[in-house]
Amino acid sequence: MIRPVKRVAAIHDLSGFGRSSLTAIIPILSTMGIQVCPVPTAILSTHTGDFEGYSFVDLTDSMEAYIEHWHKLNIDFDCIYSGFLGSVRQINIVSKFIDLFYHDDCLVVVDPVMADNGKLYTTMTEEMVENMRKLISKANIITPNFTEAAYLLGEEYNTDINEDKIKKWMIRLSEMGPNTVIITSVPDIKEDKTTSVIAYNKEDDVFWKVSCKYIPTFYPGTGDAFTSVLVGSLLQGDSLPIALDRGVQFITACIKASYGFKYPHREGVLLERVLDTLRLPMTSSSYELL
Ligand code: PXL
Repeated sequence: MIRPVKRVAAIHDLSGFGRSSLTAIIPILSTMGIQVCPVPTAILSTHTGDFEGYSFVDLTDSMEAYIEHWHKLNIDFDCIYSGFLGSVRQINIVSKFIDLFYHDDCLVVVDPVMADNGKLYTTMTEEMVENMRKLISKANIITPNFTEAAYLLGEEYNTDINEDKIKKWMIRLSEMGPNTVIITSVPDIKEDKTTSVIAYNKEDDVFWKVSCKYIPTFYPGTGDAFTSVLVGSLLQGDSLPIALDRGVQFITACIKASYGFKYPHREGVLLERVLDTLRLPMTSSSYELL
């Protein structure tokens, strides 16, 4: 049966305040006409970036029965998309989920959410990084930010980077399993005050780059929003460079919609003001071959 709407299993936490993980992923993919089936990994009162004293309910114990029910129902997915995970056991459950539900037309996207700006998130451990390295071997696409790429490779975080070095990193990451490696928030590689998203497709041996002017600001949750637009765009049938471009354009629009207000960054970007743009056709693009 051809489904009228594509379906994604989204394995992420639900953080009630701060527009990250499921509270960003569900509205973005729904706006793009994709059905989101969440597998909640944990419930937090807020995300862990720049909030203290948040409540955290780990849902690991309920995940296996939840997944088993879906398996019995024979639900199949066009995409499995995982993000923030709360423990080593959870990483292993996601790995099992992929084994159970994978089929030839299923896109497996692992966003190895672990760190940013050179630092691991407070709930992450070295053992989880080690297990994340195993999980990415099962993905078709991974979307680490620059810090996470360094952690996955066991490299030092250093923003002094050049084209040759980032290309070598991407090839090494693809050798760990995924066919497509996308690194976000890559610092300036040409001294032109840009920040870039760079992608490497192993099968075609091609690098793509989408740059945007560096905006000196940081909002949590933009990684989740970027990967969600990328997933939605690929499921709509776009090419990889167009999907990258749409992701970057959306995040840029979100940041611009938020930056002009005196708005606490930890509350995330003003998604609600920009969501509608996801329904518009692409009228310009700026991707390039690297
Ligand atoms: O946006 C990534 C993310 C997801 N989930 C939780 C987080 C973060 C980043 O801080 O804390 C709980």
